[in-house]
Amino acid sequence: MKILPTSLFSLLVLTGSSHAALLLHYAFDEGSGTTVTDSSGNGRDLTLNGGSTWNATGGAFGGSVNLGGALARTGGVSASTISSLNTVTGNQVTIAFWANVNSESVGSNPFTISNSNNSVGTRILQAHLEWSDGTTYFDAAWDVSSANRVSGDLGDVSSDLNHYIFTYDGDAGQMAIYKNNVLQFSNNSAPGGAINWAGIQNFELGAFSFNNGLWAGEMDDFAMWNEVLDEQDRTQIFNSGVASIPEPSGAALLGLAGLGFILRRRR
Ligand SMILES: [Ca+2]
Repeated sequence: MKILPTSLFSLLVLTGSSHAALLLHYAFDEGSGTTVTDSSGNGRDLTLNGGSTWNATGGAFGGSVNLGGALARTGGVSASTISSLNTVTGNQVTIAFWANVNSESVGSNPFTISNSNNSVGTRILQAHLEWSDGTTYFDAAWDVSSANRVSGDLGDVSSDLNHYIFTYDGDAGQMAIYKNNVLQFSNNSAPGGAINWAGIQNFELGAFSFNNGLWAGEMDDFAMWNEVLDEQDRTQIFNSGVASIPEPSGAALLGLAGLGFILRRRR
């Protein structure tokens, strides 16, 4: 039992770092008002714009939101800036959400994160679900290279709420799109490169204000991490929601509880 202190320290370190950093999470359970609360605790609230409405129930988990793309530049959810995102670091990202697109092939953006709202070339993280050719595109670090893209036809995206996960690893040059927890498309030879967190000036859900890439549909449980989530976390999100993933402090406590169980068993 003399090794206990070292083991305990190692366990705390391991469990404390075993989960990615949740940057923001929108559960869309508000049901009224115009504030979209960031459930991650990071204070990155958004504003619900005209043309969008709440669903008090019927989302993937609790309520959801209908992002109305009919009103040019006013639909969707946005923040002119989320300045706190400018301090994020890391060359990886995971973006996950549930969506039911109102109509196929309308060339619109479920999310757009850019370093300007006045040029198509300044996108940092964005997707088309779907573009007018029926293809879904995910672009990351587009301001580094327009070849940082993964794409493909996801089939019918307008008949039901489906779960989507987009991942980018700028160090490994790997990108992926998952639908309902199944890998659909990957790009393992992307140029990669750093995500320009410091340059983020524009954050929109359901819109890309520059090109009126308005997205009409139902969305729920939107979240973003600055790491590529592993299979265990992806499965947890898909089955039980973003809120079900333990934060590092919770994981450490679970680790302590587990250690206690092991020690009892050894006695
Ligand atoms: Ca919800």
